[in-house]
Amino acid sequence: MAKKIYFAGSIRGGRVDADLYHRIISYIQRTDVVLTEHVGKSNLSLVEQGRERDARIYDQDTAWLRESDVLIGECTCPSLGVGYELAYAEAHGIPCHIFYDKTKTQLSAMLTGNPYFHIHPYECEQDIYPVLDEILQR
Ligand code: 6K6
Repeated sequence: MAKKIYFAGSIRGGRVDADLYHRIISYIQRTDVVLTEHVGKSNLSLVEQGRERDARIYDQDTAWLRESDVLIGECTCPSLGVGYELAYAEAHGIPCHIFYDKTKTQLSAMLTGNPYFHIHPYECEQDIYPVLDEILQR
């Protein structure tokens, strides 16, 4: 049965890796459902549109988190929102897999130091996909 995947990636934290998010999401979608496809869209509006709109985003995203089977985060570009989502997923017992390019960044010790998280440092994008296959049990 197709898994429901919560893909987490930086939005207001910076969109430098948006194309990479898009490719990872497309790869997951070959067999599984990505609840957060918008994270990989290139034409996202980053402009704050008030707390009411943000409250709707928060409500929708936390509902998707609760119903997801797995969280997959790409954390090379630091993001407060992704950090929050990881802690929220941990609190709800959702398995979390964190990818980051170790040639570009060091992950926060609050993630690498927490044995709950499955951490996957990589050196090039092609290293990501076999690990995704294992996570998705293909
Ligand atoms: C509309 C269309 C696409 O995006 C929007 C508006 N913004 C957001 N919509 C949905 N989820 C969001 C939005 N902004 C942040 N998030 C969630 O937080 C995503 O699930 C990301 O994984 C994470 C990014 O956090 P920041 O702090 O980098 O914005």
